[in-house]
Amino acid sequence: MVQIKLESQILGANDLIARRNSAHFQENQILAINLMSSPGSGKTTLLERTIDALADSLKMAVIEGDLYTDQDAQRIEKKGVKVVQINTDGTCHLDAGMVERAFKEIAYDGLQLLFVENVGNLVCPAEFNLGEDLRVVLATTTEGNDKITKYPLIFREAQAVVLNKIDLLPYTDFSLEQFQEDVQRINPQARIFMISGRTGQGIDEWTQWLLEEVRYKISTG
Ligand SMILES: Nc1nc2c(ncn2[C@@H]2O[C@H](COP(=O)(O)OP(=O)(O)O)[C@@H](O)[C@H]2O)c(=O)[nH]1
Ligand SMILES: [Mg+2]
Repeated sequence: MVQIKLESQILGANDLIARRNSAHFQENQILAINLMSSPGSGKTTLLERTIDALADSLKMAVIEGDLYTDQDAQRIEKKGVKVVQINTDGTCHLDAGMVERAFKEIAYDGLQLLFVENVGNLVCPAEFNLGEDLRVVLATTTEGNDKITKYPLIFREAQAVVLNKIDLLPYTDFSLEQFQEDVQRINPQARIFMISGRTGQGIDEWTQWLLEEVRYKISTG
């Protein structure tokens, strides 16, 4: 009982900061995306591909959430994009306060697209609003079909679900039909992308959607 009270207080405080982040993104016409998945699904790889594809069209920045290391931030930095590392020191998700502090380190003048790579986890990140515009969740062909129904919250609240590693489809028992059916049942509004961060398949459609969302944000800002 005490624990439940404590949790609701923490979430209440988080939501206040998330609202502040959201207002800040709105004022500056920045589209903020919270990128979530289990560890190793290809979040950083997708960011690398996205930066390669959109570097000439958009000004982007990345906030990297990790338990202890800055390995992902180093990968993004190599792409020439501003990146800020948050180490959660063992905490299994980012919260709005962490993002607010990290965002202060970014020169947001002219920034159009901010990615937040959340800690690899399909449970905790879903509970914490960061003030983002869009939530994107990655699933992979190697994780099995059951993850959508086992972790419904994170998939229910996403605006887009990206199925990665489709290059490995022939080596798995993953069913694309089952995947589409499960996502549509849990979240009928979600956009579905099927991609390979390895071969680049499907990346065009994904980046086209990002461009449309950035334009939409600017037109409604
Ligand atoms: N075969 C294959 N491997 C991939 C793909 N995307 C990422 N990987 C590999 O999966 C591993 C984890 O990728 P990473 O981007 O670090 O995942 P993250 O932990 O979600 O950020 C790395 O070895 C990547 O090279 C893909 O589409 N196909
Ligand atoms: Mg990563």
